[in-house]
Amino acid sequence: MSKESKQTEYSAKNINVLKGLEAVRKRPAMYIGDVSSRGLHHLVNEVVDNSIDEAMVGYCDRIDVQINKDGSVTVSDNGRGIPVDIHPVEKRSALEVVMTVLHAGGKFDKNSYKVSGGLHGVGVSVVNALSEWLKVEVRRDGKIFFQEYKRGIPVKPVKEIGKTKRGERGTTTTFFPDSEIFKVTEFRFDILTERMRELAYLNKIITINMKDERNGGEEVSYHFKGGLIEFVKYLDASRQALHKTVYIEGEKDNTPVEIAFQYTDGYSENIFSYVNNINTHEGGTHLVGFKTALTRTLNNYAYKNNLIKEGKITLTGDDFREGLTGVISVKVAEPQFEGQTKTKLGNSETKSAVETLVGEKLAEFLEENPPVGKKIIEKCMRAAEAREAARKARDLARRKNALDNMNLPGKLADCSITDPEHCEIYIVEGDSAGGSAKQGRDRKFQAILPLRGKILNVEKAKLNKILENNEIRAMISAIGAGLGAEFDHSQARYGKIILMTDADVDGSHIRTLLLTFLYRHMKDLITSGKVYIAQPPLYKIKKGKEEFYAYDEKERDQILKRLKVDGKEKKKVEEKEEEPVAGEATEEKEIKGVVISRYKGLGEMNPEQLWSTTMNPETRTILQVTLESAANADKIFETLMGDDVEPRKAFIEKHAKYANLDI
Ligand code: 0RA
Repeated sequence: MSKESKQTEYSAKNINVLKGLEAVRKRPAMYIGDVSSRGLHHLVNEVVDNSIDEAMVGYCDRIDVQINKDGSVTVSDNGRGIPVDIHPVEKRSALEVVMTVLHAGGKFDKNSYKVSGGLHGVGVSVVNALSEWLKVEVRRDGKIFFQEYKRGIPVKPVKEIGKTKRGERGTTTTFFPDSEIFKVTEFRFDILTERMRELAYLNKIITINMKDERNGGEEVSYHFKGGLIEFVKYLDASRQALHKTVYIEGEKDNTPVEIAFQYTDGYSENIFSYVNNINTHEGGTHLVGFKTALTRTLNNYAYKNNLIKEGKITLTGDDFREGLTGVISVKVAEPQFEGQTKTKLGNSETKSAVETLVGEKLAEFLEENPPVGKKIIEKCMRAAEAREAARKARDLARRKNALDNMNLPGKLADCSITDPEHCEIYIVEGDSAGGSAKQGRDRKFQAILPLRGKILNVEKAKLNKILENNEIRAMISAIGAGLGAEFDHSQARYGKIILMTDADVDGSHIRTLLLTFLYRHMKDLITSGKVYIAQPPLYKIKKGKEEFYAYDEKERDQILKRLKVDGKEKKKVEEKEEEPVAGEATEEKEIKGVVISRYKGLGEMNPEQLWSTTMNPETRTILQVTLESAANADKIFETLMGDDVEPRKAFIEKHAKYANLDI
C-alpha cells in the first residue's frame, strides 16, 4: 500500500471515530440513560465494569476507585492491561481503538461473560466522549503506556512512558466529566460506594478500595470472602434469620449459578437477581427457574417427611417466599434482555439450568439439615395461614366497599378530568395543609388526599392489619389499582403520585412511611416512575412588595446577597436559627427592611403561596423517586422501619445531609 493511500485510510477511520464521538455527545442519554446525577455516576460504573470483566475471566482481583481533589475519578486495576499493539484492521494502537471506537471494548475475547445490556456495556469510549479530558495508563510486558484525550479525541498517539516494576500489570483510567454535557459534575462518594459494595459481594475474589480525596480522604475497602452469603446477611442486618444461610454454587450447561437465601421473621419477599453483575429488576428466566425449583422441592420435602397434613392446607408459591431474603447471580454468555427497562432476562436455557441445579442442591441440603428443613416448612405454613386470614379480612373490606374505587374516600378532593395521564394526586400530611392544598390547586387535574398523622408502619404489620388502617385504605381506593400481587399500575387513576410532607423530622418520617407502603405494596408505581416528592420552600424573603422563595440555605443566602444584606447580618440569621419543630409558628426576622421567614410546616403557607411555590407545574420542582438499586432500597426501608434502633440511627446520621431519600 502506498504511503498516500495508507494516510487516506487512516483519516477515513478518523472521520468514523469523530462521527461516533459526535453521536454520543449529541445524544448522551441514548448511551448512558440521562445526563443527571444518575448518568454521571454511570460513567464510573462503566469504567469499573471493564475491570470487573477482567476479574470474571480470572485475571484481576483488585480495583481502586478514587475521587481526586480536582473532582476527577481514577479507576485502577491489576488485570492484563488493555492491549496496546497495532490493531490489524484499524492500523493504530488497540488501546486507542478501545478508547475511541464505539463498542470496540469487547471484541478481543469472545468466550467470556461480558457485562452487557441495560445501561452498562456501552464501552469506555462513551465515557471518553463525555469527558472534558481522560487519561489512560496501561502496564503490560514490563512497560508503561499512556494516552490522553480531550472530549474523546486523542491528544497524541499512544506513548511508552516508562518501565513497570517486575510483573506489574494493569490499567488506570482518570477522567473528568464534561460540564457541557452534565448538569452536575460533582461525584457523590456514597453513590459510588453503593455499587462497588454490590460488585464486591457479587464477585468474592475481588477487593475494591475506595478513597475520596476531596474532604478528609474518606476511605473504604470492600472484600467479602463469603460472597453472596455475606450479601444476604447484610440485607438482613436488622431482620432475624431463622436458620443458617442456604448456599448453592455450581455450573449447569455452561451457566455458572450462585445463590444464597434464608428465611427471616419478616413478611416481605426480597429476592434480588443478577445477570453478569447487572441487577435484573424485572426478574426473568433465572428467577422463574429458582422460584419453580424452590416451590417444588420444598413441597416434595414437606410431604415426604409428613410435615404437611394431607388436605389441611395447600401452600402456594407465595407462601414459600414469605420472609425470604435471597440473591441469585448467574453468568450468561449472550444474555437477552427484555422488558420495559431491559432488565428482564429472556434466555430460556437459563431457566432450566437454574431450576435443575437448585432442585438437586436444595434437596441435598434439606436431607443433610433436617432441623432447617422443618423450620422452613413451619414458616411457610404460618404464611399460608396468615394469607387465609388476610383473604377473609379483604373479602370483608370489599363487601364494605372500602377497597373499591367505586367508593372513593370522603377526604379525597378529586380532580375533574379522568384521564390518568394528565391527573395527579397530592398525598398531603395533615388536614390543615390539606385544606390549603385543596384551595390552592388546579382542580381540573390535581386531586388532594389529606392524611391524618402517622400512617401505619407496614414493615412491621401483617397484611390483615394493614388493610384495617384507614389512611392506607384511603390511598388504596384513591389510587384505584389494587394492592400487592394484584396491583396493576396501568390501572392507577393518576399519572403522578406526589407526596407532600413538612420539611421537618416528622415530615420526613411520614414520607418514609408512605414510601415504605408504596414500595412494599405498590412497587410498580415506583418502578414505572409515577411517584414524586414535592419540594416546598424553606424560606420566604420579603423586601417591600417583592417576595422570594428559597428551597435551601444556599439559595436563601444567594437571595440575601442580591438584596445586599451583608455577610455579618447573614451570620446572625444562622445563629438564631433552630431546628424546626412541627406545629410551631413561622419565625420571622427583619434585617434592613428584609423580612426572612422560615416555613415550619406546609400548613403555614396560604393557598396561593402553596400553589405558586410547590404545586404549579410551571414553576415547581418535584423529585422523581427512582429505584436505582433494589437491594439498597430494601435495605434502606428495612433499616428505617425495622425493629433495631442502632442501624437506623447510624443510617439517619450518615444521610442527614441529603434532604431526600434517594432509593
Ligand atoms: C481485552 C483483552 C485483554 C485485556 C483487556 C481486554 C482489558 C480491558 C480492560 C479495561 C479495563 N481494564 C482492563 N483490563 C484488561 C488482554 C488480552 C491479552 O493480554 O491477551
